Amino acid sequence: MLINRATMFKEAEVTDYRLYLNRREFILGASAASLLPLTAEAGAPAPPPPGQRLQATKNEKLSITDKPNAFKDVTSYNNFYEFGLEKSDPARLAHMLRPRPWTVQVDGLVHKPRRFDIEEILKFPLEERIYALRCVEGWSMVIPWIGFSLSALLKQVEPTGSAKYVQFTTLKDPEQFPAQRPSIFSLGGLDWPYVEGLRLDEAMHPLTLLTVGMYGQVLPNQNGAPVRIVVPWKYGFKSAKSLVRIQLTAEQPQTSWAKAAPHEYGFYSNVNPTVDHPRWSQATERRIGEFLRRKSPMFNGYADQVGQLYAGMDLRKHY
Ligand SMILES: Nc1nc2c(c(=O)[nH]1)N[C@H]1C(S)=C(S)[C@@H](COP(=O)(O)O)O[C@H]1N2
Ligand SMILES: [Mo]
Repeated sequence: MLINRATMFKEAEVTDYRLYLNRREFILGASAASLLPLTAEAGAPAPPPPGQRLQATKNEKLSITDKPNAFKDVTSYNNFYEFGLEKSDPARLAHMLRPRPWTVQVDGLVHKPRRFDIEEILKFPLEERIYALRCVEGWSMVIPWIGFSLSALLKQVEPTGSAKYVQFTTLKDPEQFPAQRPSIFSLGGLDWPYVEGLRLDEAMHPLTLLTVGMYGQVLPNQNGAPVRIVVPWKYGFKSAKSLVRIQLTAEQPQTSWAKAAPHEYGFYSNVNPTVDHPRWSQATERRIGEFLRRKSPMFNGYADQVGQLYAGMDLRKHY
């Protein structure tokens, strides 16, 4: 992912940022460090505490049968640019995010706008669904998510006839997300908050999962606690984390990556092995934990379920 690094930032800025984080972590971590078990390696992040368990009914019909990745892989190899650029930054800094208390504002072109407390969201009937997350960078992971179809939440606010799109907004708070600090504002070319969007029919599709957990427990912070979206037939960056707002709109909303690099990332971003990213092929992917690359299936394997949504559209143009 990411914009061509060399053009986006000078090395000095990156170094400053690393120093800043290290300093900050040193200060924040100093008291906790003395409590670490003696077996913990110096500098290695402590394993995350076991999260609150969630009851969920397995949805076999909407699950793939691939073997899930190890919890450790899914929680230590993340893209979450609010914490930094490296795959290890989210796990290292995730403790800075406070997922409680939390509310999600659902508004825009709806008859009954309202703010949902996270505890209310957790009361929807929860399902476990195994989906593969396919990152646009060319890797994938299989994750047993917990959540429910976003459509169930959207129905409660009653979208008006003029609602055509849904915009998702991630929390903006530089206190909790260190890479949102103004001094490194242009980090990776993204500006904050992270925004994503779907067409309303995509958002209402049963596969689109409002996600509150994984592996039988609440979402770890680095995976987008306390609530995120997961859109399994699209590249991973559409699946915005740590949502604070879901807004129904008439116009196609802005999305962070399309804003930062419009020639590389489009609004639709459906997994499509026949349309390459301008800087690399999308024909294959590496399943994390495997050695050989696999062929990437159209729509990440969901062509039968979602192909109709794009009937008649040129997906080369609407990438
Ligand atoms: N707010 C926010 N959401 C985000 C991202 C991000 O940087 N910020 N990264 C995206 C990308 S590129 C991917 S591949 C997935 C990774 O999800 P995971 O860490 O749970 O595997 O989150 C997506 N959601
Ligand atoms: Mo990604």
